[in-house]
Amino acid sequence: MSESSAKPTANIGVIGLAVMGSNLARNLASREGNTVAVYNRSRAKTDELLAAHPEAGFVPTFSYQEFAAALTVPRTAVIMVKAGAATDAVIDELVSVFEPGDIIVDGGNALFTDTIRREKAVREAGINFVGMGVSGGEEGALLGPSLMPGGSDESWVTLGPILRSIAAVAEGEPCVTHVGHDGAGHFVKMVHNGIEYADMQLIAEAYDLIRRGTGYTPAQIADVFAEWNRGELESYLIEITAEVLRQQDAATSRPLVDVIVDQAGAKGTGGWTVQTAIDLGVPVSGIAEAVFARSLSSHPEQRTVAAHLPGPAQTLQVDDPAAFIEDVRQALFASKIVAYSQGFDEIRAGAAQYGWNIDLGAVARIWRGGCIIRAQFLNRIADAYAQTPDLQVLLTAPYFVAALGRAQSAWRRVVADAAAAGIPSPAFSSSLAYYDGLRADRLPAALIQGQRDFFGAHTYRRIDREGTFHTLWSGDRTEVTAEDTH
Ligand code: NBP
Repeated sequence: MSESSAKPTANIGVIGLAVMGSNLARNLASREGNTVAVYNRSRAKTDELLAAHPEAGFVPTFSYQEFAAALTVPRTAVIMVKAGAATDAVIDELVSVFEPGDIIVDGGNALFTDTIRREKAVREAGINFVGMGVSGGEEGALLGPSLMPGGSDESWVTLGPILRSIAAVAEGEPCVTHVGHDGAGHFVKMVHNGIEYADMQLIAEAYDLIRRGTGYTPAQIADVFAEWNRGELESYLIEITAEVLRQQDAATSRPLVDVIVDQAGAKGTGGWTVQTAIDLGVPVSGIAEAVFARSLSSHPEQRTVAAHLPGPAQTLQVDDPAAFIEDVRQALFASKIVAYSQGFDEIRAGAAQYGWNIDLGAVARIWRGGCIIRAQFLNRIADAYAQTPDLQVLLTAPYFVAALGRAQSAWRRVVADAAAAGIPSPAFSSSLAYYDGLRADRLPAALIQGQRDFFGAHTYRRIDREGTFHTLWSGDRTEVTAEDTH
């Protein structure tokens, strides 16, 4: 600890004053009872923030020693720096000036396995480390984000009231819960982002099908989305889709969506969700298709050489636009249920793997406000887990079974029409394939087991007897138990 004569006055501090950190610091400062110390590696950002927001009453600091000395005990610091090496650098500095019982919160988009590693290392110094998912972008950070903190129960005692005061509020409840220990918060934030990828891809496919099927202009399709936003699809993403489609390009007067290059970027959290799901053996096919659809879009060199590949003209002949649009709406809702079900399945599997006690209903509730996937629909998920906390597959909850039943025919028509017309709809069609795979009485996985046993003696189980079996394929075709063969 450094010596400092100044009396500590701040109950919380923020390190990293780029857009997210400065907005979160302003949000904290605006709440009754908070005094916020701020620090940024380069001085200019601190000076700018202070000059722009004198009303916040920030306590500026210009070294880690000053930062620690400005904080009351237990010292509580929220790190909002670039995820990765910068986070490790800041943690090392803080550990050298903090004391046992203090709290370090990482609000960056860290990979949850990094958070598990950091929590373990910081705990050895007696300091609490909390990996916290923050969703809602810069506006959320300022006005009320959805917050997904992990970390120890001890840190939650101090952090809980502060975080509740700055979080978004949905139906009277703050959008924050203590998700679970160590990396649980960042894990849940990662899956949130994966679901966001799927939701966005599904919306994009719905737009594309409507446009190719009806010939509506983007502004007309904006009206469709605005209408959908008044029903069961009501959500932030549907709402902003209408706004994006309505936007006209000032330079060309064309719809803006038509002058934007059709190559989607990504910052990696969708990919993490898929990689982690693969490690856990969870089929998040809708999220994976969304991630891969962005990858495919971003290879113009491959798309150029493949543009002449044979296939239908990628247009649809729709006789009844209103009926077709309703079919697409149903297909979107059904596919969305699948994507969310897969995401919650991944959280359930992650919790089991890493020993986190995650309340899935609470996760659905904290996503109702502040974050990008905020939606009325999340209430239905919360209800499902309230009714059956250990629900094996979310989409088997009665509300979703009924919704999927209603959407069936439309969903199948849309996927079939898209395939026949050669219009890519990877997330729609993979969601339907997942759904049919789940409900199938028998899967061709049996054949795969036979193939595996043929070429690799990987063995198989039988439907009529206990044990593990291997067939001597090239010999007399006699079936023997695995134990007998090795
Ligand atoms: P950036 O991710 O652009 O990071 C810039 C900040 O990191 C600056 O304050 C910079 O200090 C600091 N920094 C760097 Br770079 N290296 C450092 C180091 N070695 N030591 C100390 N500080 C260092 O900022 P952002 O967009 O505000 O995002 C902050 C975090 O929030 C990120 O982890 C991001 O993934 C996460 N997040 C962002 C969003 C979003 O919508 N943007 C949403 C949710 C979470 P300097 O000024 O001295 O260069």
